[in-house]
Formats: sequence, structure tokens, C-alpha cells
Amino acid sequence: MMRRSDSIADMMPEALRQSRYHMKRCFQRFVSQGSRLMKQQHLLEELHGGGSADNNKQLAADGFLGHVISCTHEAVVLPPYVALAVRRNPGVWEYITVHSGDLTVQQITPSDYLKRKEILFLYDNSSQLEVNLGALDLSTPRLTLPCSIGNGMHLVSRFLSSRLGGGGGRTKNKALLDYLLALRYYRRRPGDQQQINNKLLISDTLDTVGKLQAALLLAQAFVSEQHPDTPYQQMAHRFQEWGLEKGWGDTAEACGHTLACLAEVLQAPDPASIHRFFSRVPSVFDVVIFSVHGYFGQHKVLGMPDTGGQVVYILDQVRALEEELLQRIKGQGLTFTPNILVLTRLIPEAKGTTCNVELEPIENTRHSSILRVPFKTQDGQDLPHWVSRFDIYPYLERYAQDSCAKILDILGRKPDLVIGNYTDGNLVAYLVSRKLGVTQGTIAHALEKTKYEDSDVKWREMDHKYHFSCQFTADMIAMNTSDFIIASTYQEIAGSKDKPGQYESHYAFTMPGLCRFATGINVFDPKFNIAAPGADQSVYFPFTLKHKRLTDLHPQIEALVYGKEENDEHIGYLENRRKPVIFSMARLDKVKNITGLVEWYGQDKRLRVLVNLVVVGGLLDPTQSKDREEIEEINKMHSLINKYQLKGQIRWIKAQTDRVRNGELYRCIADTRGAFVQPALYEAFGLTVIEAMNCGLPTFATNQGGPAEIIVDEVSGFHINPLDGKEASNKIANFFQKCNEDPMYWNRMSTAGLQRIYECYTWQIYATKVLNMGSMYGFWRTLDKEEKQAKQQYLQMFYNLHFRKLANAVPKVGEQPEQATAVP
Ligand code: UDP
Ligand code: LCN
Repeated sequence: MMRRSDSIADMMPEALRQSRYHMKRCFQRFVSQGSRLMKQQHLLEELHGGGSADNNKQLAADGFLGHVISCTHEAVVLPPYVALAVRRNPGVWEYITVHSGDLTVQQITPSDYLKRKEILFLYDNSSQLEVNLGALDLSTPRLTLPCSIGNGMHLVSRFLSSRLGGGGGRTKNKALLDYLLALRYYRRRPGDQQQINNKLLISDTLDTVGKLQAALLLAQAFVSEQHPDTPYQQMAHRFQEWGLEKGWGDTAEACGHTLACLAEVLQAPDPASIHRFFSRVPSVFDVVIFSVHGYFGQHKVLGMPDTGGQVVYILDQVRALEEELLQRIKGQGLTFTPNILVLTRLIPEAKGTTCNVELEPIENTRHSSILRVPFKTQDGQDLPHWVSRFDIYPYLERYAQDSCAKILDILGRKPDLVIGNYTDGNLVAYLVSRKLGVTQGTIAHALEKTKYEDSDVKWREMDHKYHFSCQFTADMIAMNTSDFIIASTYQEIAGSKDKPGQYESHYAFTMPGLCRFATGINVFDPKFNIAAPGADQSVYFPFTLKHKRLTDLHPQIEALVYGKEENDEHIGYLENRRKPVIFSMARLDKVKNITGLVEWYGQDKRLRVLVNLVVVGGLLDPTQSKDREEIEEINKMHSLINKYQLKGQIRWIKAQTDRVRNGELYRCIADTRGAFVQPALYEAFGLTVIEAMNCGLPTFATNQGGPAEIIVDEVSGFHINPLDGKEASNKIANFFQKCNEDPMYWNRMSTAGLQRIYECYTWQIYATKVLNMGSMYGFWRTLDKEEKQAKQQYLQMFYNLHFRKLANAVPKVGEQPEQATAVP
């Protein structure tokens, strides 16, 4: 019996005994064409000497070999050897070589595997730089189960509980005591009358764990005798007598909870009490978020080059974080105002947006602003033009310095948490958090490496256009320096059973002639956390909430959807308005596959009878677009509408940037008892999916990427395979047919979608998680300081000696106007 938990190399001899002949033929086929890189599909085809072999029955018949090949994502063939990169589970890789002649099998290291791979691209790799970042994490605990990936905070509280609860008597909690002694709120801003300088929770007199425990006992006894609502101010003087400072709570009851949490942690910590305590500690007040590349603004930026859902995400995130911060600070009995600054680029030539404004308050917040800092040219002038996100590397170091100075000026203190977004934001977040010595968080809405096949080994071919040499190096630096990483979904980190995740693809990779990452980032690192975004529920609310509906907008929406007028705002019309509408909205990129949806619809007669199609996206006139990809898609849309004679059944509306009206538009589609369809070839997360679901619109979304996780297929919506249009359109048609037979079916799907959202995808859940991360990892980073510092120093050296050179070699294209490239 084969145990799939054993290493492949260990199991091979037994498998060989079972089917030596079959294996030999297979490996000889692999080497028959000389040295090459083979991908999974190719390997599966050649397993049987050509033709498709990926059906499960066939693989089962191939026994162990079939199992190994079905888990092999790539093979390096250097006759007589074949080196296999086998992914046995999400995040779990094994590298082996098989000799095609005698079938001897050997386990090899990732580095050995990558060296073999380089030979395919380089004549001589003997002087290739190798970086092994995993080797620097000697004592960092690792998760072990693939199903725990992305649940880092939970595991950190477990590790902390055994660490703090371990032997060592009263000294065992020294790290926690030192952390508490360092808690302080200091602020001095230029116009402030006086500086604020407050110790928090404990004073310097409580300098041993014993003294702290004694003080906690006294305070606990005292607050238990007070009315639960007694304000902290009335108890403050007693707290101070015991060496306790403010920050425990606003009332006797709240103080009692925090005191009890800390007492429990000091006495016998368990993961739950640690988690509770860190969710109450007053440690995060000011947050800085870097989303550097533009255009970043609140109006008229969606659809501009490089600007998509990540802007929506950051702005909504800020609103949620501010709300959560205000609640927490009040609950801690403090009166400090939180501040959130979103740092982006100031673009003097702002094309009708506010991207040339330095400080812009964020709507629907009281204490949050966008702060724009310009890029500087070599001679110190403000760089006037937009610069593609692929070309901005030479500007980032100076940008980080300038931003840092501005932040300190505006906040009057160091932020408590610096979060980066996308490669550029993350790199700057690294530079700024390193300089200020504060906690660093990382977000990547989509990592670029997995978007382009073989972008690592073929980096040289693509570098003039994409500068992946800089990008992947910057990603490695930021992922490794970051205290925690926020991902939207599990698949973003570790993919699925069959497909590696975006972060996972950085585990071991090489850029021949540049750098070999023998280990880059390990997805079993407890820094990974899933915190899925939500949708602004004041904008995207259920269609059934009649009193909130924006009926004033209905005439405009009516004209958009059902008007007959064709111009550069909309084309096509809907003849039969009694039919439900299937709706899609996205940037008009290839990957969004809106043209795919139009084609599926065109080809499916049954679907065309059942529903109308409304799509929002892009421009309608190709001559008005500057984006190469968008132009192609626009032309394709027109030709599909003609080819399938869709007029009368389709309405194509140009990109809509009024999110409030878009919210009502989703609801109006729900009024038709229609559905939302997200047909992307790949979607990192998919904000439109949750927007639609929030409005109560049954949703069909791609099974490639985030939506596969957002929706539970056939329960809270439907998955569709974007590579199989026939099956997808059939699934949509079946749904509407079923709704005709059972009108309650539509209602059930609508409600189930909403339920899924409320359980898992709200900004409130997100904000709670992220602030807990800020607090928990803020302490975690103080443990094993020497080892962590050694890794930081190594990465700093890597930045100085390697990254800086790469960044400086990128032509400063921003200093001349440039055409838009791809968008995120
Ligand atoms: N969006 C919009 N108008 C459009 C197309 C998209 O307002 O014409 C918004 C959409 O509502 C969503 C965001 O842009 O909030 C797109 O985010 P998503 O995650 O779906 O995709 P991205 O563009 O980030 O890849
Ligand atoms: C970027 C993307 O491509 C989308 O899939 C995400 O939903 C968006 O950012 C926000 O995270």
C-alpha cells in the first residue's frame, strides 16, 4: 500500500518494483527530446506517449507513477536525468531526480533543482547569486498543516502561549513585561499647544512580573466592587497608586476584562486569553498605508491606467479601520484621535483627477486623509507625469525618505503600523518601517509573477517592459521583512489542490543570471493571514431594503439599461424588457474576459431566449482608448455583437465610475430577477462579486482565483469555468430555467449569497482582524530579537547591494510622457 504521506523518493523503489517497464518507457520518452523544461500538462501527455492523459481513471491505472506525475508541476530534463518539482499538497514541495536509464531516484534540494533549471537558460551558472532566506529563520515556528495556512494569528497565539507559559518561573514573562513597559503614546505636532506624552497600562515602577501581578490583583478586586459603568476617570487615581496607567478601559467593566486577560496571560496563558488580551492592548493609534502608484483618488480614477479595485479596497479599508480604531480607543478609555494616512504619489499632470492635491480628506471619515508626495527627478524637480507601475522603481527610495519626513510632520509621532499595498507600496513600507522601527504589514492584490508564464526564468526577455528583476526582488524583500501579510483568500497564498498559490510560487525560484532564491518565502510561515475585504454596505445593500433604495436614480438607470439610444456611452438595446438581465461589470482587460461572456451568450440560443445581457466596461470607441489591450477588447466586442446579431438582446455601457449609482444598478438588475456574471480567466479576489452578492444578486463567478472561495458552488452562488464557455452558459441557462419552474429558487440563492457575505466578507470582520494583527505581531516582532535582526540586516544588505543597482538601472521613463501599459 502506498502511503502518500511518505516522501516520493522513499516510495519510488517500491513503485519501481511494481511497474519498472512502464516507468522506464515513460522516463525515456521524457529524455528523448534532449534538455528541456516540461510543464505538468506536457508531462501528463507524455506519460502515455502523447495525447491527453489527465483523466483520473487513467492516472489511477498508472499507479504511483500517475500519482507522482499528476503532482509534478514542472520537470527539468537534462538527459539522462529528469528532475521533478512535485507538489504533494498546498505548500508542500519535494524535488527529486530520476535517472532515465537505471531509474535511480534521489531527493535533491530546491537549490539543486533550480541550478538544473538555470542550465536550460544559461551556459554557465557557477557564479549565480544564491539567496536562501529560509535559512535565516532558525527559530521561527512553522505551521505544519496545509489547512492551517493563512491562519497565522491563531498559531502565533498558540506559540506565544507555550512560550510565555513555559518554564523559567517569573522571568518567563519578561518579554511581555518589557513590551508593556515600552507602551507609550507620544505626540508633538507643529501647531499643538503641548506635547502629549503618556505611559500606557503600566508605569515604570512595575518593573518585575511579580509587582505587576500584585498590582493586577489589587485593581481587579477594586473594579469588581464598582458599578460596571463607573467611568475610568473616577478610578484613575487608585490605578495610579498601584502603578497602573490609563488604557485599561473606559468603564469598570471594561477595565476588569483587560485586567483579567493580562492576569490570565501571566498566570497560565492559553491561545484564547492571549488573543483576547492583544485585541484590547492600546498599541495601535496611527496607521500609514502606502499605495504608491497612481492614479489614486476618490473620483474619476477607476479605469485609469494601473488603477482598479485596489483603490476601492484601500479607501473602504480606511473607513473600516478608522471606525474600529475609534471604537477601540474609546473602549480603552483613551481620548487620542486616531489618524490614517494613505500615502500615494502626487502627479502634477493629474488629468482631471485630484492626484495633484497634496492632502485630501477621505470621504466619510473624520481622521483619515490621502497624502500625496511627488516623485523627484534627478535634478530635484517634481516628476510631472504618471509612470507605469512597472517603471517606478528608481523613484521609490527617495519617495520613502520624503514620505517619512511628511508623515512625522503630520502625525507628530511615529505611526504604529505601516501597511504596504502592491510591490511598490510594500517596498516603501519596508523602508519606512525599518527607518522608524515600527510594525510592517503587507498586502498584494495580485502578485505579478504568476500572471506571466515563466516570468522568473525568462525575466531577461521581459525586463525592458516589466522590470521583473526589480519587482520580484522587491517582493522578496518586502515579504520577508514584513511582520505580517494580509491575503484576501487562501488561494492567494497556497492555491488549491491542483494549482500553486501566488505566494507559494515564490517558495523557490530562479532568475537565471540574476539571483536564485533557494528559498524565498514559505507559506507555512505564521505571518500569513487571510482577511478578506468586504464591500461598502452603505453603497451595496440588498435590493429588498425598499426604504433605502435610491429611486431618484431610477430614471438614469432606466435610460442606461433600457434606453434605445446608441452613442459613445452605450450601444445595443433590449427588446424584451420582461426578461431577467445577466449583468457584468469590469475593466475591459483580456483577463476579465467580458468578451468571453458575450461570446458564450451569443452562442447559447437557450440563454438568449431566457435572459438579456448587460455589460459595463471600458470605452466603446477604440480611438478614444490609449490602452493596447483595451483597444483589442473594444474591437472584439463590436465584432461579436455583429457576428451574433446581438442587438435587441445586449446593452453595452461604457465604464461607470459613480459607485453609488452602480450600487443601485446592481439592485435594479436584481429587480429583474437577474444575475451577476464574473467570467474572468483569473481573478485575484473579485470585488464586483461581493458587491453583487451584497445587493442580493445571485452570482456566477470564475472558478479561477478568489471567487472560487467567496462562493460555495450551488450554495451561495455558482462557479463557472472560464475556459469552458459552453458549460458556463449552460449552467447559467439551467439556473434561469429552474427559476421559471420554481420562482422561490431565485430568492433562495439571493438570500444564501447574502448570508455568505455577512458571515465572511464584511469590512468590519476585516478591520477587527487587521488591527488584531497589528497588535499581536507588534509584540511577536519583539521576541527572538537577535535572530530577527540578523535577518533584517541580511535583507538590508541585499537591498543595498543588489536591489538598489537594479532599480537604478531602470530607465527613468517617467521623465518623458509614457503610454499606458497593462492594468492590475
Ligand atoms: N468598477 C467600477 N466601474 C467599472 C468597472 C469597475 O466602478 O466600470 C469598480 C467595481 O465596482 C469594483 C472595482 O471597480 O469596485 C473593480 O474591482 P475588482 O476587484 O472586481 O477588479 P480589479 O479591477 O481590481 O481587477
Ligand atoms: C486587484 C484585483 O485584480 C482584484 O481581483 C481584487 O479584487 C482587487 O485588487 C482588490 O483586492
